[in-house]
Amino acid sequence: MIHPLIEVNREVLEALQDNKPVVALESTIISHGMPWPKNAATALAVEAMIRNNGAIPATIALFNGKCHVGLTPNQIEYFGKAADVWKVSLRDMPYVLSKKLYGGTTVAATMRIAAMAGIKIFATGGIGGVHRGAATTMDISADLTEMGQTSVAVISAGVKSILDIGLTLEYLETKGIPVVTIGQDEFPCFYSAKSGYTTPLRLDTPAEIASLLHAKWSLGLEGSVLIANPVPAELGIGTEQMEEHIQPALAAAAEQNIKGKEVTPFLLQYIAAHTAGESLKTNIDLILNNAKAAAAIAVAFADNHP
Ligand code: PSU
Ligand code: MN
Repeated sequence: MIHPLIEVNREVLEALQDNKPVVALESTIISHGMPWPKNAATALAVEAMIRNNGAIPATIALFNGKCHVGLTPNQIEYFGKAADVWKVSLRDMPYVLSKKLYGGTTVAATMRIAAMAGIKIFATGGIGGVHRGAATTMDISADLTEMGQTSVAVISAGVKSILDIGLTLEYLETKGIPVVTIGQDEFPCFYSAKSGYTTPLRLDTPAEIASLLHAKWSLGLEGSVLIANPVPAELGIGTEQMEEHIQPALAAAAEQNIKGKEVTPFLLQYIAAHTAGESLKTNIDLILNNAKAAAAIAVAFADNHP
């Protein structure tokens, strides 16, 4: 019995009932992660990529007082275009639901809703993490605490270097979250397949990843697995080149006294605006790449159910 505040569309519900592969998708990436109209076009292309690779997409968002699992193309467009969409992490969910507002869900909120609907695999671009300077700001994304307790695997392109990657990896270890990189020994940092950090774990195939997920959850080890999918080398942007944009972005955020939930969208928008089309193109390509990997993992996960 799914919670009455969760509305799962028919296609996703039928897929879940038949134990078919389903991939959850977030909506903050649409409302606050990329500019219109590429945000909506990307969200629709991501859904198509998941279908073409044998799974059913379930984009998650809040409206009309419900958590919706599975959106129509028109609804996805609304989240891309409208200015009145909230960025909803866990702490914002009760307010946005009870006020019947529009909410784009972050990784944390999407994971929780996916888990309540029975979805185990979730694809995104990059997760939130421990921000640079967190020792004094205490800015640690609720994505990480949620990953510590909710059993949904997250496929991302690693962790964006706007964050402190080393501290984020430490925090993931503290929370007991396996961090697996697909096909290489180095942990990727979103725009680049290289970060300078060795990945805690490496697996090369969807079947191996599915097997790790079954092993973890069948033991009762609740919580996420972070599956880092490196951006293909020909699409990546070098870490030094990105750092040249991250430094002024961080300085502008400090100058304008940007705090709390505004920090991540501010940095993402600043960097997108100052790298012209290049970072946005890479961003879109790597999300599609993650959607493809997530579909393959969802297929393997449904296939090898012990
Ligand atoms: N990182 C990205 N792109 C994004 C986000 C993070 O590279 O779109 C979004 C995701 O929705 C993530 C959220 O869950 O930002 C994290 O926000 P915060 O740092 O405020 O927890
Ligand atoms: Mn934060």
